[in-house]
Amino acid sequence: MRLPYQATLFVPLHDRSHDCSPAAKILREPEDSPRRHGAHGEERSRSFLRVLSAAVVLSLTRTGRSVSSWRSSASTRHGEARRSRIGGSPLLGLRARSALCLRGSIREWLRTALLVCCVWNTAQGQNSGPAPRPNIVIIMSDDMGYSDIGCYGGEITTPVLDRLAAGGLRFSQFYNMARCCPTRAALLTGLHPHQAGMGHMTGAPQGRPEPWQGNLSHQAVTIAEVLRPSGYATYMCGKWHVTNRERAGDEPYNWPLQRGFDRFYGTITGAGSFYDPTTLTRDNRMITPANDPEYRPASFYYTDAINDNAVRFIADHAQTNAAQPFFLYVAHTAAHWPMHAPEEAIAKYRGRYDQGYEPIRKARFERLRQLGLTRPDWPPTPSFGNWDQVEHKAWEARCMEVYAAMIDRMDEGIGRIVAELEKQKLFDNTLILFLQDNGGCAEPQGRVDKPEWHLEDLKPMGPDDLQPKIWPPMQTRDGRPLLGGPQVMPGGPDTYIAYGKAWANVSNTPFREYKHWVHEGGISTPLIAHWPKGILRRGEIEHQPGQVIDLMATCVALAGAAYPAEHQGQKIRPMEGASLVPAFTGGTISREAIYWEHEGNRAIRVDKWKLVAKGPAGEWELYDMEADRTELTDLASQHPRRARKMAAQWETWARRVGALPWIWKPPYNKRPHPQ
Ligand SMILES: [Ca+2]
Repeated sequence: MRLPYQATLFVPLHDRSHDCSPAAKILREPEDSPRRHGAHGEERSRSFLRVLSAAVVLSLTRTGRSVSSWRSSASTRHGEARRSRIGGSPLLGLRARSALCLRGSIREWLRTALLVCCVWNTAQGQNSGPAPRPNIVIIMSDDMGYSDIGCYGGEITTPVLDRLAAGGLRFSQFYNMARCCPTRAALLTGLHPHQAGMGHMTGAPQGRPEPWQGNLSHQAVTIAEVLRPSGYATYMCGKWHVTNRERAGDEPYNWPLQRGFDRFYGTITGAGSFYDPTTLTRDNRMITPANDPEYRPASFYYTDAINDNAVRFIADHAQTNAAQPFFLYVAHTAAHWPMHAPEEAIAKYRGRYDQGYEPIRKARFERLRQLGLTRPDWPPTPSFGNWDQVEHKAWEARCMEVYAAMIDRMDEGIGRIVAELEKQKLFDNTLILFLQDNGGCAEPQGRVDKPEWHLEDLKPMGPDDLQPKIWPPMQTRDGRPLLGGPQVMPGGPDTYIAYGKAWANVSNTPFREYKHWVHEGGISTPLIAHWPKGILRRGEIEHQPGQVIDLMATCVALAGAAYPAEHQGQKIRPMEGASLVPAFTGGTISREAIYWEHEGNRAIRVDKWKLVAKGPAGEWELYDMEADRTELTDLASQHPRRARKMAAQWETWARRVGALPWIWKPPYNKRPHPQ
């Protein structure tokens, strides 16, 4: 059930016109009303009384909900949190439950009153007109697991992200689309990947049907294309990866500046060296680390470059467009292979992983439980990799040291973005979202030495020579080949090595599977939402599921922007996601279901039930995500009707968005059906 009042508390005042909730009616006043302007003390007092009345209405509504939904709470989105708030066991006696419920209601009343008073103070403090719209900064990392960062149970040092989590909201069940390109397409457009032309990856063969064309559809608009006409400045730093014009030397087509961004610094494609990224681009021009007059660090490292240029965009914005809100999309390539990090960053983790996978994995399980992100009764998933049998232990440990350093360095740079927002006094009214594009990556790049990588007679590259390759055989700018295999310690610019499946299994603790698959290990991501003026649920955990597709609807709601039916002469598909704004104040995110399809891996989640299959021929598996989010007990044979119904719902969705008919073998109708 949707609770409309909760969605509106921190929406800018001018954007409440559509809201008919009791609280909004009491709070709403005409723009030219002296009451909105707080001209007289008497009116201010009346306003305060009205707001206090709103608090009472809200709290009574909440109290009513608390009592009426009590019995069903254990099976709702809040079931877990509510059980812990009211003291634990669902088997408590009715009287005890009533007493606890009453105590909870009083606490709810006080909390609601506080929230409403905050809104009143904010409105009065501005003294006139609507509250300013927030800046929006979306930061996304690449190929990281659910429990890598500190505030999601990891041992990797991420004090900046931890601070944002402590001052904001953490989502325990947020989902991406399992892979770089589909996630980016869905994030940018608010559409399912196939609707945005990105059912699979960029680089698709010519002639593929539109859902699989590997190029951002022109029947989709990006967040930048929606927010810019509503008055937002739009900036992007980092990995784009949603166009098929993505080779070194290609001309701009469907690049950030053609899709609504005012300024861009980053790479058009994915992967590549962190010391010499392929398709490094400033605005519409491909550049090299050696010929960019606008960014000349002592030594170039791509993660630093992304953060430094984001800082610069914010500083320039404050200088020239201070009155305008902005949208900034920071898409890191950390911690995608190759494992590249400056030596001083790696040194911090030297020896940290010498005991192998299992102690790290166990510690993460424990911290996740302590943090309240997972339930104690979820059994651990099987581990992958036996440390005793690892032949090259020092090399294997070094892979994870570099991976940790990549994330550590990214966090440090995000700290510079936060510091710049604070310096420009923009921090309090900026929504920062941090998430990851897919789960930990088990791909084996560079883990075996390949003779063809040992290039000879290489020459140094000139400053204007574009790095043509994203993977070996390739060379450094000073003329050395990039090598892999266990005889080469990863980290430096002449190496190209992935951290491997066993560490990816650790990254994805406590879940199963990896990047590509749509079991929880492939699609689960942290989502940190931090916004001092808009999110007062400081340090709380939100257990409602959400998906990257929701970010467009969230941005549209916060910006008060109009999502277009047409853009540049093209009909635009209606956006699909749900706004996350209600969750910022404890409200309900309203949606029918969450869907996935990638390479024939497919899933649908409806409330606590998830139907999921691995591969085009994989059978459907059914899981109860409240009791078993680690997906260890397949209930498809126990609940065949539910499995059939959910499979039919998935098929209807897949045909609507273009995920069926699919391009995989075998065709969909050749797969086994649930019994
Ligand atoms: Ca990725």
